Amino acid sequence: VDLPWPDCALVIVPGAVPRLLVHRDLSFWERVPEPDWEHFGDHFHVIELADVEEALKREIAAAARGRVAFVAEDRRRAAAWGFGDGDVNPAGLVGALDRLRTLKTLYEVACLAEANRRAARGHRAVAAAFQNEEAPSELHLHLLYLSATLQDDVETPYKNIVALGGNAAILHHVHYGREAPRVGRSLLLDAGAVCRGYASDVTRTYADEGSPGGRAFADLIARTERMQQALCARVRVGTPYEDLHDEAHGMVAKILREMGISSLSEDELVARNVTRKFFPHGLGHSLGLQTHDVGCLAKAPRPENPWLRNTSVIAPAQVFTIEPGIYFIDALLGELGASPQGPSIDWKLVDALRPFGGIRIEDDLVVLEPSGRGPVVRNLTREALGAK
Ligand SMILES: [Mn+2]
Repeated sequence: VDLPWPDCALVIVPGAVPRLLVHRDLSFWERVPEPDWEHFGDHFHVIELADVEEALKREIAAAARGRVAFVAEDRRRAAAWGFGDGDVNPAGLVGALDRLRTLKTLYEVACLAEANRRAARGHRAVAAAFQNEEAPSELHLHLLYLSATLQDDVETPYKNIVALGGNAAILHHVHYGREAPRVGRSLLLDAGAVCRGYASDVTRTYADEGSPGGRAFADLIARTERMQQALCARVRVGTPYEDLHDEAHGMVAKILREMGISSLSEDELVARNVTRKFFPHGLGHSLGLQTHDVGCLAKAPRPENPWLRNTSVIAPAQVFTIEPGIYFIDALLGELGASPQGPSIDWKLVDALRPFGGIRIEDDLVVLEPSGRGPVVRNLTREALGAK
């Protein structure tokens, strides 16, 4: 339900049509947007109330003889309504709801596909501006993205990451520069859109090949792009997602070696944690009503993968991102330089690439029912944005 009103309640009793208690805010200071009742109203018994609080008290009193669970963020109010601590967000129920949310219905997939089409308009507009305009600033590209996707800043599923040059090494760069950087003609754009509450999460990286150091960085982008596509093709029902994350480190090692960034073997690059200095974040996460959706992190990742947000076993109807990256992050390169692996690094090459910041390529995938033949995943991002 895409219902942007505060203080509403959904009352679910087994065997009955769910009742949606809503309160229309009559403040003269602001007006909340009217929900799309036509879209979901048929599925609920919608009851408009002047005082949801009083209605809830009656509901709770009526239900008090049975088993009751209260699912919400505000524990203080739950206590005020007489819920015991054990009735508020019970782990068994919330866990089951979270698990349900990892598997998307056809309706949800349609929303996620539309969210990708909306994001694609912004990505195309920003890519064209980066290629054709004279030194566009991050702020300019951010505003262009909002305009092209018809989204206000607060409506995007997450704050756009618009990073030129060295700023692409800041994984969540959201303080947009007003001027273009003088060196490092690269752009990392991580930006999505929303359709009926469902988010897309898309990242692309571009470079000006003609700029100093640009050719090597463009080569690195092309290799990261191929790695990302290879990882998408490795998705299999029944495979733990963390295995894909581990494979990504093997692929990063191959790139570091082939580019001549390190002279160590691929196995050493992974075993001695060199790849983790260049690819410090997780390979991806579940996607849905939340950009980092719930339910796919039921168990903790292994200690060497602290930022991985998906440790589920891949299953049909899951929707998740595949977003490998390679970055030149000063703090992590400093650690690498001080480590026994430091002398294996071609620092001249690293310093030439550093002004470009880093690379991330991110698509949103739906896992399909295995058929023995045909594709295993549907790539919502590539459908919308094109192959490259
Ligand atoms: Mn993401």
